[in-house]
Amino acid sequence: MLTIWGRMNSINVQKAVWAAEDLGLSYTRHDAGMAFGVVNTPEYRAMNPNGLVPVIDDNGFVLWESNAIVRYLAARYGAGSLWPLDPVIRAASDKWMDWQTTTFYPAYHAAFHGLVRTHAEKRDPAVIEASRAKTETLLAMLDGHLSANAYLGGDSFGIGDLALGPSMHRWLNMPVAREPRPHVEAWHKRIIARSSAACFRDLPIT
Ligand SMILES: N[C@@H](CCC(=O)N[C@@H](CS)C(=O)NCC(=O)O)C(=O)O
Repeated sequence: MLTIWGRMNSINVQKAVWAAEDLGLSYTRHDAGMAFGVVNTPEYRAMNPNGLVPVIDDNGFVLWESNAIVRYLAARYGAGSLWPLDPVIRAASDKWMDWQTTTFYPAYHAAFHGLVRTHAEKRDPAVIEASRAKTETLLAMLDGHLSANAYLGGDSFGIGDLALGPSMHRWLNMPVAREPRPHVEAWHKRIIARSSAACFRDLPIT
């Protein structure tokens, strides 16, 4: 039995839930984090001492860190498909997971936080603009990559798409000035059309 803790407006929770959906797993999800609380209870801290979402419990195996969760679920339940057995094919997609966490998220987060989670009178336009401009630089590079690849890792949907997809869905649906990125937009449409993406694609960006 797979249990997932985390609120669905978190991109990191969306990764874990999307992975479970894409793999066809049955699972139970409990809201946790921000307004839902839960993350400061002793029971939750025993599972994740960081007090962050998501966390999973898969038949007694407790795991935190969204990318580790996606890798674990893919390796355990998607060997040969979502988890390609060829290390080269797998790494081609896997590297985008780290890029999402270490590069893309730090770039766009201030714009998201300022424009979506901060009252207008408290926003810092300079911080938002710096974040927007940095994100556009990254998107130009990504657009080039996707001009020659249907998916991040090449020809097939993979763990990289699963990890970056929720962030890109957020970016493309939040109220920010965006430059046209035809290949990124086509890729986003492609991945969001998967039936498994129904778990987050129509949720408000909050
Ligand atoms: N590196 C961690 C980051 C986890 C994280 O920062 N989660 C945020 C939501 S995206 C969180 O728990 N925020 C506090 C809260 O929701 O109460 C991961 O990828 O799982």
